[in-house]
Amino acid sequence: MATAIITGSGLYTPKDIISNQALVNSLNQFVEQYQAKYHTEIAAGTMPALEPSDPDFIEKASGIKNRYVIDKKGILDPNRLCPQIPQRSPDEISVQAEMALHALEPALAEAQLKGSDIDTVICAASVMQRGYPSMSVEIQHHLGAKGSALDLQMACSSATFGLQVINSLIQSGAAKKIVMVNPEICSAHLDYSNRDSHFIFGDACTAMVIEAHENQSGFRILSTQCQTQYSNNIRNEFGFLNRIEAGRDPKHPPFFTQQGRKVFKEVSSLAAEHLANHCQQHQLLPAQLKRFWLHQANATMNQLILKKLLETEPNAYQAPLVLDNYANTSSAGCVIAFHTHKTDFEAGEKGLLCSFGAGYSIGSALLEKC
Ligand code: CO8
Repeated sequence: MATAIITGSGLYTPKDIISNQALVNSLNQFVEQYQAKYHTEIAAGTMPALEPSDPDFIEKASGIKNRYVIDKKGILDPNRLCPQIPQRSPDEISVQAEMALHALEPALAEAQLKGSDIDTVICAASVMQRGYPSMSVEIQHHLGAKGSALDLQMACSSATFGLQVINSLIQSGAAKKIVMVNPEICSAHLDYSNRDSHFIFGDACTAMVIEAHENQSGFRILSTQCQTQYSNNIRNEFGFLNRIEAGRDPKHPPFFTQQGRKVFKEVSSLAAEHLANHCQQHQLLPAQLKRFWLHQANATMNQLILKKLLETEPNAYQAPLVLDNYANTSSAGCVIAFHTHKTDFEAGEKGLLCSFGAGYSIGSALLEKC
């Protein structure tokens, strides 16, 4: 049976960055204008009152300080509170495919491969830009890759669930050189007038090259584990049926919503249990692993999960945080942590890549440096 080895990784970071303070300034300005305009309706209870946000709350509650986005100007404009991108014609490359190609460049360079060497392209992300043609097929085309392509969606766990598919494709001999990309444009689905969620997400794209090759250096995938458990606590109603749903205002597309407290509590326990089981499957103690590249949603959540697992306070070396700068980039988060914290591994050292989020979905991949 062939072994899957991650031989390259890459990251594309949009150039626009927004600090908590800048984000809060624009929301608070919007709230002030809104309260002044609708004070009669708010007093009569026919329109909701909006609350101002606070940069100290954001950092304390989540650990987030900044986020990268595809368009800062639109988000920070209090009269818009939404990113804006120019419309592109079908002859131009789409935004998600463009992000993917940027992220693939360093990943392919590290693997010392060209696009034409690739036989399978997987685009794994929370949301795809359109129904069809599939994003992965467009990326395959621009890459000059052969074989086939596949889109895969499992919210925050799209990358780890993607790795499980890739591991099986390589082990079965169905593919030999695969690329996976995770172009996440989370800012498009956020209600920037809602203080409960306006700070949570950022945009980024990650990429990985995975090869069937015994003697290649990189990170060997020892095993993958995925689990799902239905929950409405993280939800996004956006979809192709919106325009035909009676009572839905087409001018107001649905946004991301969540019961943050419930998610925190329920997912922390599920993720700790999942990671413990994955270690146990290999007769490994969690402390024997060099690193946990965890999903990047909440700093305290990650600390809690690892404290349960390691039975001691984890340090930044064991579980690196990237959410302070990137915020939650959905499926790209744990791959950013991996990409930016992998060079100090010696042959034989092991680490666990793990995501957890909407679905609920939890996925992990046990990796060994080779
Ligand atoms: N400023 C000031 N006060 C605030 C703010 C703010 N911005 N926001 C909330 N408050 C207030 C609340 O109103 C509340 O006030 P009160 O006590 O008077 O009711 C108080 O602060 C406490 O609010 P919360 O209970 O909501 O605060 P928490 O301590 O729970 O922190 C978090 C909120 C940070 C959201 C936290 O609950 C959290 O991180 N939970 C985990 C969330 C998580 O992991 N979610 C994963 C979702 S992502 C995912 O699965 C991918 C989906 C795909 C994404 C696609 C693109 C969108």
